[in-house]
Amino acid sequence: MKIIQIDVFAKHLPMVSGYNMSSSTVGDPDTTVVALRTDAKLTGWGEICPTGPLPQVEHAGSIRADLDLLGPALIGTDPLRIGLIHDVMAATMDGGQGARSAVDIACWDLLGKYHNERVCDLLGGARMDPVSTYHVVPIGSPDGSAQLAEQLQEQGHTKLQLKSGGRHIDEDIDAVHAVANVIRPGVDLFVDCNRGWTVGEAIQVSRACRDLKFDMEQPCATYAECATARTHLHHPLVLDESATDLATIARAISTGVADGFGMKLTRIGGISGMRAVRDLCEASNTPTSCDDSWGGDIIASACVHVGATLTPRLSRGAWISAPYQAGHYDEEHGPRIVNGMIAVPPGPGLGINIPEGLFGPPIASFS
Ligand code: 0XW
Ligand code: MG
Repeated sequence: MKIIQIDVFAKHLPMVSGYNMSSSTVGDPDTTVVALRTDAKLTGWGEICPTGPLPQVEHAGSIRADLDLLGPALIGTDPLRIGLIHDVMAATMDGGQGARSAVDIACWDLLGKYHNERVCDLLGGARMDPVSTYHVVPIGSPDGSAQLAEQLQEQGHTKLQLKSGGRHIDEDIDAVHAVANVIRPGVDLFVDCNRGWTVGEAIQVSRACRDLKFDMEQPCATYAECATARTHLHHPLVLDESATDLATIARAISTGVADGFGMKLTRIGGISGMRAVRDLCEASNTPTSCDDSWGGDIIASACVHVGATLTPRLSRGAWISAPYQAGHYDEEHGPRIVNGMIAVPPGPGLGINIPEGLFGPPIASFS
């Protein structure tokens, strides 16, 4: 099989409800979609959608610039030989992890379509279907956060992530107590600060909440700060933004810095990279989620397919942004949360059908 054309699309994803975190409030994210057109008349779809330029290094403009470099280099290559695709991309540019990840996802979509297999089955088969997920409780008042937490548990959610940071830690501490007090038996709570606290603040929050059960996710800005904080915490520490590559992840596990991970496929190399993290976490008995920053049915399906293959007891859930945005690319099979779980799309590859013309004219094409 050969890639004969690559189309790049841009699409704003209108929000239907609010979403914030310590670094920024999310507003109409701008997604980038990659279509790999082949001589077998199959198209592979990939996607990457940062929430904006603050919560991570890459943003829509940098991703599209990276694809301008990668696109021409990939024409004529075989997308089924995913290792070689990564070699070509690595020989083209040193950076561009997000764009490379989107291409990787599109290659896995093609691999599944070619073999008439779902991506999760190419990865060893689903251990869960439907797949567990977690729902975010945005930064808000203690009472409002507790009310939302109760509603979400009524809807069947068994994993909640309370956003925190960006305000005085006394407000965070009050919100954590209020939400923790309504968490039911069997429901997991994560407190995710998205790098918003200093080491001292993280320690103070942990001490003030020492009798409450939750994972503390990415409390501080850097790996080093999280490592320092970890030695004083009363809570398991989950790395997200600082888990930037497999070597760092392995070090965080072997040195006891990370008790778990909040992983984003497009930070780590797409489905190929998340597969490696999955296997490392399984071998080291380390929980991980299987997420991305934001995006539509393409990236959501990729997260759910890999998430389905996680060992259930080590799964922190596969997160998707569907609850916060209007509509699906594939209204029938686009991933959605029902009773706190997400069904794996049934078709080959990512299992979703993208109507031609859905994204309008491409913003770039290579052939
Ligand atoms: C909940 N997420 C996976 C989606 C948002 O991009 C933030 C992120 C996180 O856990 O940091
Ligand atoms: Mg996180």
